[in-house]
Amino acid sequence: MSARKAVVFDVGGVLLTPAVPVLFRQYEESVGLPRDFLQKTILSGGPENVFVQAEKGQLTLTQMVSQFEAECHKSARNEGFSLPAQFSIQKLFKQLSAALKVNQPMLDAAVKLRDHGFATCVLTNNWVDDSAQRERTAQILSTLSGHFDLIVESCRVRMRKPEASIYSYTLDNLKTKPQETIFLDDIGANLKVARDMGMATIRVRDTHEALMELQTLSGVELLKPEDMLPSSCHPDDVSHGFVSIKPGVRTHYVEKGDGPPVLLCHGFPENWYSWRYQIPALAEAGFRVLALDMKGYGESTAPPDIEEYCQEQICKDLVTFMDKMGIPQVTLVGHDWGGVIVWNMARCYPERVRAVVSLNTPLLPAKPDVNPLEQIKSLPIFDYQLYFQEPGVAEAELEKNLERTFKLLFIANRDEGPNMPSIDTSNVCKRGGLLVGMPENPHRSSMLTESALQYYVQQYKKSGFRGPLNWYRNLVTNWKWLLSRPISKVQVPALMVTAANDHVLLPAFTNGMENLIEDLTRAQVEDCGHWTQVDRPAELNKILIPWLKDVHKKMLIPIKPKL
Ligand code: CPU
Repeated sequence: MSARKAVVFDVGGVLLTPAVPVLFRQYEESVGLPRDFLQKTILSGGPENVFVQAEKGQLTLTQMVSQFEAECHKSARNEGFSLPAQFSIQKLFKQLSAALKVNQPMLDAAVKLRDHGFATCVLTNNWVDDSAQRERTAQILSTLSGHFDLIVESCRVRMRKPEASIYSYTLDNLKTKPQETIFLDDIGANLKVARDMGMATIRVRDTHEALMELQTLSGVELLKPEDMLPSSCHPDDVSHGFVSIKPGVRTHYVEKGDGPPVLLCHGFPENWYSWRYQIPALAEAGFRVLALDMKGYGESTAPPDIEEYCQEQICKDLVTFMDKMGIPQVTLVGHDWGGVIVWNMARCYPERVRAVVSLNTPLLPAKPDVNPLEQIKSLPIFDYQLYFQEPGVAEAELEKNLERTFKLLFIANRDEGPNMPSIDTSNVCKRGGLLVGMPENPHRSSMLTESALQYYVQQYKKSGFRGPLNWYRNLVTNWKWLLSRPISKVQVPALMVTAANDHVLLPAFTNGMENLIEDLTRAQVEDCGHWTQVDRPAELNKILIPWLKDVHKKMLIPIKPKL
């Protein structure tokens, strides 16, 4: 067990690549300046040079740039040459801003360390950015801030590395001792002070080597990309909103990011938190993510009446939600019952839908001659849906011991074994309950952390299972409604993601969907059970993000009406 409790990361050259001196060199070469001209000019300004002043928050970036430009001219004159015509420090900083990219393996390691209980921190010598590139800076800082416990920018605290005071300030705020701290930087002078104070230090030159050292010092396995989880979001660290749909009915949602709106609709029996691994990733990919608590769930209202949960009403509520949010069109991503909604929205409100993604849920043709209850009776794996029909029965069983219910339901196929039997969805009526015959004290699945489990338990204490189960009690009403609608091929772009091992929503159910959808893309997540978003989050995000980016690339630039 490692004695280390905190890890402090520098930004330039550590969490961002490439390192700034590398970019300075490239610039010198590109405009034909002597090697290290820029570095020497900075140092000729002495201990209070313009970079130091900016990093201590005494100058803004634009002030520093113009002063440094003047110093470069002076320095060249002293050396007996004049600067090339295209020389511009402003351009250098513009190039710098465009070239800097997040060092993803390093950020992934930081996220993993935090997941393993380490306090994580960014400690950067940075300036107040008032330049034309400040939006890029804001994006980077905003991305980082979501993944670390603490961000220390020198310009805000008016101290800079390698002054010992900024290290003490950081450790105090992290509530950690030097001996418990690992410090990563690419500059030797910054590392020396940390080392002298007693921290373990890593000089970052090569990411892979640095991660090997970090792995040894932390005792956390950092170099296995296959078991890297995308970053999650904590309920307290995201923005929550409420929209009143009608008197006494409100929708709760979580929102993150900026860009085209993407609405996430969960299934049964879940809540917005089922999207925890998609919310940060989609926001970082440039979307405005809105993850709903669907009607009856979590902090949304759960009216008692069955009719409140028919698809016609749920779709109308969704349109009201969009109207009140001022969102003309959305891309919908739905899983399970959320998938039913996205197909119905694409069919019945195509104007309001930019594109749809369904996870696991097939689009089925409307069959006027087949009553859905009869259809379910002919499919043994859907027997639980018959058990769900009688109000109060499944509620009593599923609400009896919420922790047991969620432990038994939320399991991944890879966990299945004698200690973790999977629920049999057939013969439920005969067994007299969905959970009958299952262990009283089941194990918790590897895909569900204790705190995630407790969040579901706590969220279901408010309204229980009545609202969620009412979704199943409108099968005939939904069928009649759909048959009353004009039926055409779905015209909005659609992505159908199947989960290879979902025992309820079988991939085979999606056969023939090509005949119902003009523009259908397919993907399958292998080794994945019913709970796709949390079972294989990295694989799912890899499917969702490129497709969503592609669909939105084709989006027309809105024509501004002339006033
Ligand atoms: C089965 C039994 C109890 C709890 C959870 C599950 N989803 C997993 C599947 C739950 C579900 O029934 N979805 C419906 C959505 C509409 C089409 C049919 C399946």
